Amino acid sequence: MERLFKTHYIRNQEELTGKYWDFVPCEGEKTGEAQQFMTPCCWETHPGFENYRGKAEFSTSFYAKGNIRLQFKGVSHTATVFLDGNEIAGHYNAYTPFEVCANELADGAHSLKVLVDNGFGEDSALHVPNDYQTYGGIIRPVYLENINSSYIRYCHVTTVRKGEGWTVKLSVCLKNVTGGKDAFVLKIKAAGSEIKPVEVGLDAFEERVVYAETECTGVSLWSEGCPALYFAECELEKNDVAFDDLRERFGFREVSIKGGDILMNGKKLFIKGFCRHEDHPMFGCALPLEAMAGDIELLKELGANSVRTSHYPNDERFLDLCDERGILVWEENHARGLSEEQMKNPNFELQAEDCIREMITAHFNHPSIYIWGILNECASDSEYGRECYKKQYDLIAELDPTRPRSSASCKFKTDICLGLPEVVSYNIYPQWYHDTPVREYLDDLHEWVEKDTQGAGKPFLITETGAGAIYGNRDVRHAKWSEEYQAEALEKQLTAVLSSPYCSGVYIWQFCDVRISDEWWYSRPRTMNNKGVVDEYRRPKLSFETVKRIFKEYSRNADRAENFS
Ligand code: ADA
Repeated sequence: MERLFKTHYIRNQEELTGKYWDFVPCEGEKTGEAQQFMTPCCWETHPGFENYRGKAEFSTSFYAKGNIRLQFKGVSHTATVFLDGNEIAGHYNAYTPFEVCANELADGAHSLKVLVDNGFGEDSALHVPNDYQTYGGIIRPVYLENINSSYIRYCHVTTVRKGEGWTVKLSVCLKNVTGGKDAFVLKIKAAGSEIKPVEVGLDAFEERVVYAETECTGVSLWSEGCPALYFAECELEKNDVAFDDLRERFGFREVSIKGGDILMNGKKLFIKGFCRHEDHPMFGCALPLEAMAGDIELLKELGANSVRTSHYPNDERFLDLCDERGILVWEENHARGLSEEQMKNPNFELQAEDCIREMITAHFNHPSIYIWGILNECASDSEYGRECYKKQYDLIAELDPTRPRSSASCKFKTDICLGLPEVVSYNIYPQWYHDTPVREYLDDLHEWVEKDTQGAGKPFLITETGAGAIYGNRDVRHAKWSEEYQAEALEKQLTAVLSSPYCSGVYIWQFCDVRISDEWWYSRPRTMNNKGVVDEYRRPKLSFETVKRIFKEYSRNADRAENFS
């Protein structure tokens, strides 16, 4: 299923998923037994493979001729790609896309095989047994594209306010896939305004970014309530004939920090959000568009204005939905709760950096993304950890200086990284993991940040708070794990955070119950993380109405919040 808008009118693009592929497990009792799996999919949703961990092959065939580009939007978690029997690409990390080009294919049928591995071990520094499931499979769409000698890899759009109007800055990445020189004209149009065509010459296999800009006036802004969207269109031409194109969607908006506030187009943001895992019992992490849209409707119904893509980059179609429905997104790289030792895995640095690079390259234009997050609850209390945080923050600043950065910390009064990002964020669980009154705990933490850390004076966000409840477990004692207890804990947590004068908002942990790694069974009934306000089938718990009421109450407060310009 495609993006929510057309990305090409000239380049021929065909989805290779959305149909049955051959699936052959490489391990265990069923080794070598071929099956047919509808793709995209997680193999755990197929009878007999509920707990399968290891390697398996997915294969299909397609017709093509000449130069092609294959785009994999997500393979969980390691992919080795073979075209007509030859290995052509390898990729690690389930949640970021990768691409590979192949040249001069003979006219006819070609075979595509992807060896997929979701095993744990030293080769995998980010996917480790964790409080969510690492599924196996081709979890997001695969596309085949016919390309010419050169093609447009990406086009990044930045909007900068200039007086009454805007400057639109574009970075267009072009790539020559052939062994000879190539020359053509690049034509760009942004929000209807045409930019003077640029003559480009590329050496053999050269990749180059071309910069351009234009001025726009009279445009509508992208905002939470009113998400206006525009297009940037790029075309490559030779002798007045267009041979490649790329269409991207963007919004006019600027994110900035003023003192302790995060602003969008000068208006203070007040976050009422949810952390959300991509997870569903019927689909694993390979949710179809309709299920994603269903989640968005529930979030809207709850009165939420933001989603945190905990703990990895999300499917671009989910981000498209957020762009269209005006939902603010905290998008983060892939990492959850890695200890210093885990961060010392020799693969950690490169895998985490690749993830950041691929996330920002692919998702740069989504106006809904207002902040980049890194390293949820990792070793931000150690010197070694700090070096890793610093490198990752520096990389983000290099790739995208337009958005603030942050990290969800659990290092209560011991975090030494708060001076690095623009926004200070904490995950707190008073009334769940301990019984401290929420406001007392929060004030104490915030006072420490202000008095003893370089995070002083920065916006302060609560990136997680919540409590567990098993769906249907009603209890006169209101004991932990009952729906009553969860509703009451959330009432206390949300009220304390949203009424505090210094918090920029809150993300509830979490939207829906999710499957976790079997290794985590001892701390989680049902081997699920049960802190959703809806269960895994999206059935509302008692807390649903509580959250809805409180979010509504605090919308009124936000409307009264001061506006800056
Ligand atoms: C952490 C973590 C989440 C989840 C949560 C919980 O703060 O970031 O992934 O594990 O706690 O349920 O305890």
